[in-house]
Amino acid sequence: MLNRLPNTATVEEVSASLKEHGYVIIDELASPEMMNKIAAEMEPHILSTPFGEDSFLGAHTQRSGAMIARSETSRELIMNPLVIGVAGKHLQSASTFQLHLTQVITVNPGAPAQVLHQDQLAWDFFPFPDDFEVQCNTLWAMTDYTAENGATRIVPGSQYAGVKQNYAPEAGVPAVMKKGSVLLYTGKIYHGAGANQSDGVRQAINITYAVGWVRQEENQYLSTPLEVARTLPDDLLKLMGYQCGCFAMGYVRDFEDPLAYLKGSTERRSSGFNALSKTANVSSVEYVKALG
Ligand SMILES: O=C(O)CCC(=O)C(=O)O
Ligand SMILES: [Fe+2]
Repeated sequence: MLNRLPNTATVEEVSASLKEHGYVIIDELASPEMMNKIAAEMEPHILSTPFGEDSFLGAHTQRSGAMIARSETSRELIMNPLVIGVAGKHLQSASTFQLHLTQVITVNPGAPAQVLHQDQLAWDFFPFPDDFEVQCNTLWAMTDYTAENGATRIVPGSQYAGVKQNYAPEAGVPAVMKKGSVLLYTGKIYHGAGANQSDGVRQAINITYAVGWVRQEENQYLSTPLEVARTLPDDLLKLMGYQCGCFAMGYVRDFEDPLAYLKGSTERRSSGFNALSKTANVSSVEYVKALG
């Protein structure tokens, strides 16, 4: 039995559970209608998405990204208050956190199981310390998740196993859950898509968040055209990376603030652009002082 909480759980409860287990399922956090809406908005893009190019990405699996540009409804899911609250707590050792990637993962019938892995391997297998959380991830079930249709598999207790462990496929336990439920998991827990032995697709919305000073897996600046970005709310833009990821990380030209720059102003980096940040708006003097 995997670790799970009801959709009435608080940010504190979910955060404590994620910290303890390295993953937690929240049952039916989003409505099936919302999942259907996102599915409909993404459908034309999913239909034209190629299959993966290697066994990790999956020869029967499609990954359709750029969700902010392609699906208006996904923007609400990305900003889900419970998830944003948990991501903020989980990544609190950094000054800011940011969106890392958005994609619908369609596991088609006949897909074999994906290798069990840690998502933080994306940063060149850097061995992040056990007590440093670089990433907070979600997989929202866009279809029901069953053991037969390729529900993501979790290796309970694997979060401190370190990099490049080879778990046997049987070590993975399927995260069976209903459409609209979400699997939250850290960058450290070993997991992978299950084999799809059913005759229907298994679809999930993978939205991940990372500390503000790493490179994002999905390039948010190029995935959302600037004319679309200029219509988005500031909180979402800051999450996409239109704010400094910490002192001086991501400024434009003469230390201008990226959000102000996007909107045609030349405001400086240090002027109030960090709703999701604890320290990115401190002045350089304060920042250097904080370094001791
Ligand atoms: O599709 C899934 O169930 C998991 C996919 C995954 O873990 C990944 O692509 O990193
Ligand atoms: Fe993964």
